[in-house]
Amino acid sequence: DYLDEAPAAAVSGNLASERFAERIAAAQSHGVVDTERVDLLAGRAIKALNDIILEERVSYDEYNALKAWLIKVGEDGEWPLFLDVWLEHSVEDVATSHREGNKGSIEGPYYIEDAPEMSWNGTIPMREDEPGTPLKFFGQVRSTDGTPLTDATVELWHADSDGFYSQFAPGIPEWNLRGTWVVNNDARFEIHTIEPAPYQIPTDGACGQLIAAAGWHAWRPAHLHLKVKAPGHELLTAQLYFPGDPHNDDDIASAVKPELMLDPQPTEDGKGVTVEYDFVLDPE
Ligand code: MBD
Ligand code: FE
Repeated sequence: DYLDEAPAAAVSGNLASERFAERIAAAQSHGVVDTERVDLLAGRAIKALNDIILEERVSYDEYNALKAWLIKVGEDGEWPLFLDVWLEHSVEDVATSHREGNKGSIEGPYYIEDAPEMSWNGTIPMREDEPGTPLKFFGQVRSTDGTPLTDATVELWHADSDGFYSQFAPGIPEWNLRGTWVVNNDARFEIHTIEPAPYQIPTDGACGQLIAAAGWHAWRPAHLHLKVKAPGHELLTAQLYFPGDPHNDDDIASAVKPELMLDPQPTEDGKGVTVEYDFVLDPE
């Protein structure tokens, strides 16, 4: 079974594919086919690829390399990774460009619903010896008119210091570095966690093969993933980043925005960092 034997890419890839299929089945939003839209979008995508083949005079060797690679993407379960790294940022732009509140960012392939709930100032589930710099992350959730949203929740998930996400790599406790904070009656939250490390997407699968073959790099800057929810408001899916990360300017997933940059300050004892960041949600 791929949990024990496969390279890391196929483990995380196949788990991400399974989790995605489960969520889509639960949402039941894919039963309706809009024939005109499929005709337009599939037609344009196929034409764009044909144009490239003709303009760049693609050879049979190149065509067969593509065919083999596409098959491997499926075998490694890396369609979620491929799509979320190279396309989701544009979908996110389209979906949220009308917003007056916080800028969002892509969800990526490693979200799990229903992370454990904790009080407004709780500590994220983590191992006793979890490596990493302690991080206190606090703020308030408001509506665009400034009203504090006292029914809001803040979900946070992030990689450990080796760049692994719980439930997508073996040997990590189920909810490690995943949690849901219920804000207090001033709509404030105070999250205690550790700073995530810069993150490399799996290099030993199909996506890694493409990256190496093209001479690209596999890095994302260190990031926190968030979902902020409040009744009557649009769901905010976001990521937050740390200044000075060498990959803030060349994120492989093109998911960094200036509004998503944190301003962390060292704690008095010099052992941790603390950062304030408020969320503003758009009414539905
Ligand atoms: C990640 O951790 C991630 O956030 C994205 C967008 C893609 C791959 C891995
Ligand atoms: Fe991530």
